Parts: sequence; structure tokens; C-alpha cells
Amino acid sequence: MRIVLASGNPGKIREIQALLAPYGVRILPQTAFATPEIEETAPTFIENALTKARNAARYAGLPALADDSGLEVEALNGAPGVYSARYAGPGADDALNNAKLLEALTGLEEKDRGARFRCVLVFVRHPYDPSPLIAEGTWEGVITTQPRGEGGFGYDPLFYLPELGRTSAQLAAEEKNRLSHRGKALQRLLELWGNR
Ligand code: ITT
Repeated sequence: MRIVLASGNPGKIREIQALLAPYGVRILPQTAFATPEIEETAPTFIENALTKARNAARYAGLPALADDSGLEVEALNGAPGVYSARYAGPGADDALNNAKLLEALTGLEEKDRGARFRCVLVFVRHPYDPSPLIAEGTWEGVITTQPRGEGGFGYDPLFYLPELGRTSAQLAAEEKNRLSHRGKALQRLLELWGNR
């Protein structure tokens, strides 16, 4: 099966390609079809993922998979949430977003620094698919006070897993994929594919 991946985020693309490699699914990036990025204006992960998936399917003429994801911090009432990619402003990079998050949590003890990654995957067979497949996964952790680790992307250097004693940026790629919000969402999507 050939699928277009509706993402411009190299970290996501790498993880999803690795997760789907054993299943004979060939993932093509939407850039291969000169797909313009579409604005993510909706307040929910599902709506944004659906918009991205339909947009990519339209340009590629292929089934499309989109990932909308983010970090929900308890002390910030779920922020940055759907705004995770641009938490520090339009065009913000990972370093600026991470610095803003550390600043926002200044002075809070570990017990008050709980957070959760959330990933929503949406699969459409074509741009007007009336019954998209939707799969979700979450991952619980704690926001550290200093970045640690070189792996992953985004907020990974700040996402500490107390049971492992490491941040998600300190995990091997396979280990992160086995445990992560994205890995869990992909497992559910594979179940939905199997049932279709
Ligand atoms: P696309 O829409 O092109 O896929 P994006 O980065 O704009 O890329 P999102 O709007 O879904 O995607 O934002 C997701 C953000 O949430 C991402 O930029 C990271 O800051 C954060 N994030 C999501 N999953 C993550 C992960 O596994 N590790 C670290 N940060 C993650």
C-alpha cells in the first residue's frame, strides 16, 4: 500500500516511517507532491488532523495519513495542547518552545509538573472519504527543569519518564516508538485497518 504522509515535521515522518516499515506500507512525504501546508486553525487535534489528511490526499491522489499531536501540561490547564508547535509564537522552533515551557513552570515541584503527550492519527482513503479512521494515543510524564538527551524532537528533552529515569530524548528510537503516544495511536490504527 502507498500512503502520503500529511506532515512537514521531519521528527514525525521518521517515527511514522519506522513504525509502519514492518507492515509493507510505503510512506511518501507530502512534499513529494508539492502539497502546500494548510493552516491548522481548529481547536481540536481531530479536526486539524482531518484537515491535513484531506489536503494531502487531494494533492497526492493517494490515501493519506495525518498526525496532529501536542503536549498537555496539567499546571497550564492543558496548554500548549493543539498550539504545541507554535507555543512561543508563529515560526517558533523547538528550542524557543522548550524555553517558554520551562519559564512557565518556574518554581513548581516535580509533583506539580505532570504532562501528557497526545497524538491523533487520521487516515482517509481519498479527499472526500466520509468515514475516516481515527486513532488516538497518550503518554504520561513529567516536565524536567533542564533539557536532557539528543534524540526525538520537539519537547522530548523536557519530557521525563520517572519509571525509566530518562527523558524521551534519551530513549533509543525503537524504545520511544514502543512507548509513545504516536506508537500507541499507530497500533490502534493498525487494528482499525485490520477490521476494515
Ligand atoms: P505537521 O502539522 O506538518 O505534521 P507540526 O509540528 O506543525 O507538523 P503539530 O501541529 O501536530 O505538527 O504539532 C505537534 C507539536 O507537538 C510538535 O511540533 C512538537 O512540538 C510537539 N510534539 C508532538 N509529538 C511529539 C513528540 O513525540 N515528541 C516531542 N514533541 C512532540
